[in-house]
Amino acid sequence: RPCGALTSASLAEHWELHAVWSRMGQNDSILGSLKIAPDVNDALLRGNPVVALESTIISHGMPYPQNLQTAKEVQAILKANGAVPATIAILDGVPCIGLNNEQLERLAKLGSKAQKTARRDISHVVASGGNGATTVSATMFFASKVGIPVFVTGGVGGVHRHAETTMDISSDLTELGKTPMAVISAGVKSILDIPRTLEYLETQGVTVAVYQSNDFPAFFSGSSGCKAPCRLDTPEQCARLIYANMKLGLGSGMLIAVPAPEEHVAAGNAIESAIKKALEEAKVNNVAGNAATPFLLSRVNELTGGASLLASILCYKLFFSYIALVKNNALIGARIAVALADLRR
Ligand code: PSU
Ligand code: MN
Repeated sequence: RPCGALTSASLAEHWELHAVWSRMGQNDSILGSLKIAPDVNDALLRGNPVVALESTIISHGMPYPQNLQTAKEVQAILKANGAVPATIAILDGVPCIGLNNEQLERLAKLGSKAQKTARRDISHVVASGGNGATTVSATMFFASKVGIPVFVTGGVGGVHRHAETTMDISSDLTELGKTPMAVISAGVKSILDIPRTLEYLETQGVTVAVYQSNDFPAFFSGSSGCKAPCRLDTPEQCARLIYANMKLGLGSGMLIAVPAPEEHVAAGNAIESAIKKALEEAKVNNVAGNAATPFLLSRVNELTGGASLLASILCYKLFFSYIALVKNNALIGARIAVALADLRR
């Protein structure tokens, strides 16, 4: 049952974001530039749990039709656990907050023909009427503008290895520094420099918490060898952290890392050598900039697949593990969003 249009005033009232919103100079004009799906709009107005989802994982993260199937399954997990999913993408130049099945299918079929859209790319994709799959940074930007405080993904970008010479540091990290939102991920992939990523997050003032572990996870492998800056054991504890951030008007983000379920750790350890090889290839072939992450991810997939039967089983397992991790994050993200909505009532 629709209950009127979202305005910044109604948002601020429902979400007690006065301090944050006024600091950001929030006004209604951005809402006029976005398309908010009816179910997302209603949930936001009623103070019901909403979880944002990125779309680069759909366009560039997996092939069709697995990407569409996974996107639908992740949405179904969120719904089954009491949260309204809001997948974010730019279609024909219009930023969409929440995609219906038709829009989701369109994006999944576009695949890498959709532009990978980080914060820096938003204006261009909108101005040119293009189709943009939003990365973590762009998704955070849009989600925060409509007052969605929880965002679920697979892995966030980070400081690349050898960043001391390339300066390749994902804008996901600076976005986390200036956007009050909790990003639930499986940590950071080991194609990246994890210790430097954590240092950079500290510099940016990002709260980094690990769910039910003392170690910061490296995506498939449960531990990166780095200690968790703080540990949270229940969805309620996570919700209280987010609530405190909002009440204080800190304006900075939170990264909640969820370690991979035990059964997926073995597959993770097996990809380390593929990662090293892919990194060398990227260097030899001068792959840099925003092409680096997609190149490394697809080469790791290829290198762990390919010739031998054993390897292709491993590749299949990896792919399966990847999807399983994203789903696991969705389950925990939904519980956190529900606990947060309860806290605010
Ligand atoms: N890490 C993954 N899978 C991904 C990405 C990162 O394990 O699909 C995507 C996310 O959308 C992330 C983006 O926001 O890549 C980071 O790209 P870059 O390194 O160019 O900032
Ligand atoms: Mn980069």
